Order: sequence, then structure tokens, then C-alpha cells
Amino acid sequence: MPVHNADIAAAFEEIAELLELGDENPFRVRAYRNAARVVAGLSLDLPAALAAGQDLPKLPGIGADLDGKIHEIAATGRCALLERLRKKYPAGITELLRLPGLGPKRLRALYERRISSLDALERAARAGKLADIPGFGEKTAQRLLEAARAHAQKKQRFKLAVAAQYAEPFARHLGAVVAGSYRRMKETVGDLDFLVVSDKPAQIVKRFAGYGEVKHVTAQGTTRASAILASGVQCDLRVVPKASFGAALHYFTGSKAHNIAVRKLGIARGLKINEYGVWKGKRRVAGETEASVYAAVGLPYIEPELREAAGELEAARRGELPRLVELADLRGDLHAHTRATDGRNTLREMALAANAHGLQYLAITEHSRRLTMAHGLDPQRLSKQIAEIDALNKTLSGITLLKGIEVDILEDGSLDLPDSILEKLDLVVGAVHGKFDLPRARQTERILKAMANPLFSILAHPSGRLIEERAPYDVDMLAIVRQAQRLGVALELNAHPDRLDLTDAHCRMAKAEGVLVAVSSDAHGVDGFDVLRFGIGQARRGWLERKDVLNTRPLAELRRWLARAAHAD
Ligand code: DGT
Ligand code: CA
Ligand code: CA
Repeated sequence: MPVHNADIAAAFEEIAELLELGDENPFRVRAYRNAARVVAGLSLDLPAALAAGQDLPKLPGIGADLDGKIHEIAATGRCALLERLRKKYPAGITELLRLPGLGPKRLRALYERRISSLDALERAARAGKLADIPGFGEKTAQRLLEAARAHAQKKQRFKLAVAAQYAEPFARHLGAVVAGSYRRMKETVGDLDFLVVSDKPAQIVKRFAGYGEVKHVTAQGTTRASAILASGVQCDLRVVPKASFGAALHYFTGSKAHNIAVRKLGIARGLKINEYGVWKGKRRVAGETEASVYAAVGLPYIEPELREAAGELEAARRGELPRLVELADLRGDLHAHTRATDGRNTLREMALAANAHGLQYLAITEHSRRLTMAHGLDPQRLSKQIAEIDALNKTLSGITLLKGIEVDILEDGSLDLPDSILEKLDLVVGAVHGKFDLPRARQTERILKAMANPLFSILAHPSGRLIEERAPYDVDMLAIVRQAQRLGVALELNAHPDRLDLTDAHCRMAKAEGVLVAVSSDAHGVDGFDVLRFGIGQARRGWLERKDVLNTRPLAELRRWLARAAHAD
């Protein structure tokens, strides 16, 4: 069965959780957790690379043992260690770790009392048995009960980049377009909606059901089917004739709210719109292309990323749809790391990789000294890097490295490095990496103060959220956007698929207030630039055009902006 990076990462994460549950060596636990993160973040498909006979790249923190496990999972789809660990515990116990407030320590206490499933937890909580367990208490028990109920109702969603690992090969296998939230580039997707044009639907349905990654076919008809993949990803298939393709693509792309609004416009014109076409009585008047569906209701084509019933129909009617930014519009990247801190490659390797992605400039923005885990730079090491970049730039052609820093914003809003070194840089990217739980007013004040340093250029990952993992810190984003506008600071849209902040709504806020957005890769290695497409997807969901995105500007223009930004007051 074909395996993807996401499967390897999931296996490593589960191993880490089970080891932790067994109170094993914390270093070993951390090694697996780190490996999960590294593998999940790679754009190179490791199993595909191995199958093609390539050597694996050297990955940080992944030694011979973990390397062997990657080979094992890629080759067999299984991991002996994981299977051994699973046998030690009741099935699905790690599911409980998904509950907020239930870490390995508390889970161990539950497990020792034979409470090892959501159901059992709910029963124990209702019977008042939880509160007696050391480390729990009445309040915790109540919170857990609520969390368990919420969790039972919540459908699992997959991050867009993870979904992509499963969607793309399956779509190629089927000759399908992937519609739904995936096509709208939502941050997470609930399921994948495949659409195929064919006059022989039975063959396509068979091909779908027989795909190597399909674990369970949940529904099967003559023109449709549904299945769950081994990875847990749910898939829907629809097969339609060519004449219906546009109508079907429109219908299955959604969003539902957008569809309903379009259908209403149709009704007002005496038209019926469904997944088979646009109908006047029994006659199909449109539907072969999506554009024909929109034209039937008097509208221009609307890009999928805008289809959220969030003002796009009104904008379309007024002829004021944005001309959305595209990946090819990017001229550079303003956030990247190298081996000097927690990246994997050298300055030169990063420069060449950025160039291979069609970029003209790349800002090197290492962490600053406060982040000791990432081996952050102090003034001395940063000086050394500045000299290295100056020397390297003389030898590079087609790409320029910019001297930057991802300086830590300290708790009091000051920056982690003195102005005397920051002023030697081309740009200063600043970010919060700790003290996420300050109260809203203080968190906001902290960031506003950091931005007020005249050397400050770009605020990186402005909300600090990790999708499905860590909530954004509590800040007044409008205040930050307005501060950015006043001071000529840009806001980053971090393209890493775990982050993608700014959100779509924040992008619209920035645009409305006249603030530039930098769509940045945060690359930690030469394969880190592929994520830019997810950042552009989010920017498009946020209605951004080329002019709204800072790094669509050619280098000379960017330099003018940076000079101006540094002197705004
Ligand atoms: P997801 O899968 O939760 O991330 O979100 P979607 O948008 O992919 O939703 P999904 O997979 O349930 O359905 C795919 C599309 O099909 C949806 O975006 C719009 C269309 N659709 C589904 N159900 C309905 C419905 O009851 N009415 C209308 N008008 N459209 C629907
Ligand atoms: Ca879907
Ligand atoms: Ca679906």
C-alpha cells in the first residue's frame, strides 16, 4: 500500500504518545515527536523518493534508528515497534490525548483504573468517579466530561497540506479534479470530493473502490461512491457526463452557502441550478463550464477561494471582484532559516533553492539568541552571518540574499537584539515565541511596542496559532493592523501549513486598512519553498491582489519600501 510522509509522521507521533504513556525515557519520546514534526514538514515525499531509489536527505535529529523506521514504514506500511506498543494498551487509548486538559500523566492515572475510552471516561465522570483520582478534582472532571462530549461530536479534519498528500496521487489515479473545501484552499478539509468526467461511470467507480489506499468502501452506486482511506481520510466520488461538468464542479466545490446564494439568483431568473446543469424547464441552458453557470445568472467567473458567501456575489455583480494574487507573482521570500540556527541547509543551498523556485531574492531571518533551543544568533554570530551573506552575494547570480533576522519579541515588547546590530540588516522580522498566555491588553501592548521600533519591518506569524493544535494568542488584531498601517510595517502570512496566519479574515482586514502582507515560507531547508502555494491559497481566500502582497515587488522596489519603512514615524 502506498505510504506518504503524513503516515510516517502519524506513526512517530503515536509511538511518542505510547512511550510517554509508558513513562519511558523523555529523550526517546522527544526524538520521536521531533521526527514526526520533521517528516510532516517535508515536501519531498520520502516513500516515493525511496521507491525511486533515491537516498534520503540528512534530516535533523533523525539518526540511524529513526532512519531505519522510515525505511520500514515506507516499504511495508507498518512499524513493528508501534504494533508492539499498541498491543500493550487498549485500542484507541491515544484518542483520549486529543482532549484538552488530558496529558500523559492524567491519562496514565485513568488507564490504571481501566478508563481507556471516551465512553468509559464519560461514564466514570457521570458516576462521580473521576474527582477522586489524585490530580483530577471536581473541576477537572467536569471540564473533561465537556471536552469528551465535544470531541465525540467533532469530525476529524485534516490540514490542507496533509490532505494534499493523499488527494493528489488519488486524483491522478482517477483522472479527477478535487472539488470541495480542498479546491477552495481551506486550512483544513473534512473530506475529499473527487469529480470525474466520463461516459463509463462504472469503470471509474471500480477504479475508485480498488485503489490501494482504500480501506473501506462505505457507499457505492452507479455514478458515485464513498470510501475511507487507510489514513482515515474520507473520500467522495462523483462521475458526470461532459455536458454537466461545470455545473457539477460548481456544485461540489461549494461552499454550500455560496451555492445556495447562486441558486437563489437562478430562481429569480426562472432557472433551476443543480449539479447536472442550469435548466429552463426541461432544457439545459448551461453547465458545461463553471463560467457558463455564473454567466447564466449574469455574473463573471468567481474564483473558488472566494466562494464563501462572504460578499463575493455582491462584488461580482458590481464588477469589483479582486484579481487574486498568484504563486507566479511572487518575486521573493522574506522569511527563511539556515544551519546557523534550526535550518537544515547552508546559505548558498538556500539561495540556489529559492532561485530554482523562480525567486529573485530571499531574506535570511534566523532566530535570535533568546531561542536557545533553536540555537538563536547573538550579535556576534549575526555579524558573522552578515559578512558571509555580503561575500556570498558577490558570487550569486539571479538571486540576492537579504540580511534579516526573526528577532524574538520579549515579554515587555523590547526586541531580543540591540538596535546597533539590527540597523546593519536589510530587514527586521519580529515574532512572539513565548509567553503566549498574557492577557489580551498586555499581549497587544507588547506587540504594538515591538512594532514601534523604527527598525521593525515585518511582524511574523501574527497570531501564533498552530492549526488544530494551539489556539492563537489573545490579541487585538485590529489594533495591530492599524499600528502596521501607521508605521509602515508589513504583516506576514506564514505559508507553513500548520500556521497560515494571518487568517483569511485578517488578510481582508489588512487590505481594508491599507497594510501590506508578506507571504513567507519560513523555510527551514531547501525543500521548504513548496509551501508558498498554501500561503498564496490563504492570501487568495483573503481577497489579496498582487499589489497587496509585499514580496510580489521586484527587489529594487522592495528595497525602496524597506528604506521607507525604516524611517516612517
Ligand atoms: P469539508 O469537506 O467539510 O471540508 O467541506 P466541503 O465544502 O468540501 O463540504 P462537503 O464535502 O460536505 O460537500 C462538498 C460540496 O458539495 C460543498 O462545498 C457544497 C456541496 N454540497 C454538499 N451538500 C450540499 C447541500 O446540501 N446543498 C448544496 N447546495 N450544496 C451542497
Ligand atoms: Ca469535502
Ligand atoms: Ca464530501
